[in-house]
Amino acid sequence: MPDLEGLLGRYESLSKDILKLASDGRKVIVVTHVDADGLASGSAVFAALTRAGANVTVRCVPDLDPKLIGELASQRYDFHIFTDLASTLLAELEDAFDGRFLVIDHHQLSEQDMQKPTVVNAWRYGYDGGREACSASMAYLFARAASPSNRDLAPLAVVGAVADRQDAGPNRSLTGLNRVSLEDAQSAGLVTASKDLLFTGRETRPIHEAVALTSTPYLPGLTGSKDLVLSTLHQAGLRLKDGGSWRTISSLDSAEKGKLTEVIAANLGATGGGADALNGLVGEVYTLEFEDAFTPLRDAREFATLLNACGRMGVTGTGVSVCLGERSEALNSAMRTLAEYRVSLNRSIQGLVDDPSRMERHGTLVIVGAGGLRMRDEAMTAGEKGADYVMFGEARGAAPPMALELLLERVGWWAEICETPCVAYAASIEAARRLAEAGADFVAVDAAVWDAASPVDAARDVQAVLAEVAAEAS
Ligand SMILES: [Mn+2]
Repeated sequence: MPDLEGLLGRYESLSKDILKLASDGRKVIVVTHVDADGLASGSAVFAALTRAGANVTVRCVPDLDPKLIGELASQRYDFHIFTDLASTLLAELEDAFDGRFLVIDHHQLSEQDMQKPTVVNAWRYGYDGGREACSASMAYLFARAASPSNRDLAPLAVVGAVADRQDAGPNRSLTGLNRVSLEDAQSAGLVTASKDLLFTGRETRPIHEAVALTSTPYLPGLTGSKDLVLSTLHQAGLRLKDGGSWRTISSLDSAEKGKLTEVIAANLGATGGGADALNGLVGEVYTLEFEDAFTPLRDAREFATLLNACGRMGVTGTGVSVCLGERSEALNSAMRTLAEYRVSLNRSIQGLVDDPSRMERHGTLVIVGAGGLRMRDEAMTAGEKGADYVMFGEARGAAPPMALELLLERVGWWAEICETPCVAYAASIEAARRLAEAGADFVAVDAAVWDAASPVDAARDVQAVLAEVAAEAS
């Protein structure tokens, strides 16, 4: 059962202590994750403390590791607040800061760690931190406890929630603690929730682009086919331009939206499997009412995309500024960053597609793999049952993840006795190197690339490391 009262009570007393530090002129640092939920949550805590007159700094990092903890310790802040950083290093934090820290988070922890006085975790209060409580919601409610005037930060919680893909309720709605934040934002008139068409870029993209860019849900035959969508919509007689400029999904009236849906339905019908996609196109849209129309800040999902680009391109300061309400210069810079991010993503994908040595085409071959294997006999069984590959380790499987040493042992053993290719999950680039050396045929990299400050550079690094190992082996 969710225990909202328990969480708010906890924040009530914690925020008093922290505001006292602020009024005493102590130096406080907020350390947060570089992704959109991280930027939104770090900004909410930062704003709450700044407004209370604190001497506060915010820093955005891809991960919390012992090196960073050592560096922070040497900078001698009086108090440290960590948001959206999976806090498995509580012992290290305790050693470094001796109780002068607070972890506000939604990543699942051990029962024991969650009870610690330095931790406020969504799971402890009965919320599913993966679906119902993003870090920005956790941070927003802390800010609200510090002062009711911080209610204007509620839209940040909505942005963080959709950024972390927690719009997992019926019709892509927010639930649980995120709903609490949303209701605050609604009652303050800052956000409206409406049932509407969920195309990507609904405030900023030409209609045909918005349709072609939409991949959740995947629209068979339409996703990725900008020109085809354009000619289809044009033939259907939908008015796509207003004077000289393209219209957006958000500018369509309800009759036009109905028409658009019909045209899409007809085209999905032709390719089959369209009914589900069509249902997935309608859901809760969150509009930030005080933002200008046709900017990426007006729609919460587009706001999230903008922040993610800032995080991934390493301009986290810009992301924080936008969260804190700076517009003209910060917003322009964020929008430029988003454009650059799209270009660099396209270039990396094109690079893969254009270089035949990097990709094998197998026609319509379907590869079946068996993943999440921990025990030797599970792997043997998967191999015997005809899996095309086995995978050791897992990106988001059972907690705690498989230790690297154990993973290395399994991979080495498999490479020696079995023919079936083996994929190993590498949590870092260094792990990728060691797993390749141990005999993994493939490494799977997820967070090591996507959570890096620059995924493009990280992908390049992984490739270089693997080439090195291959050269050494031959
Ligand atoms: Mn998060």
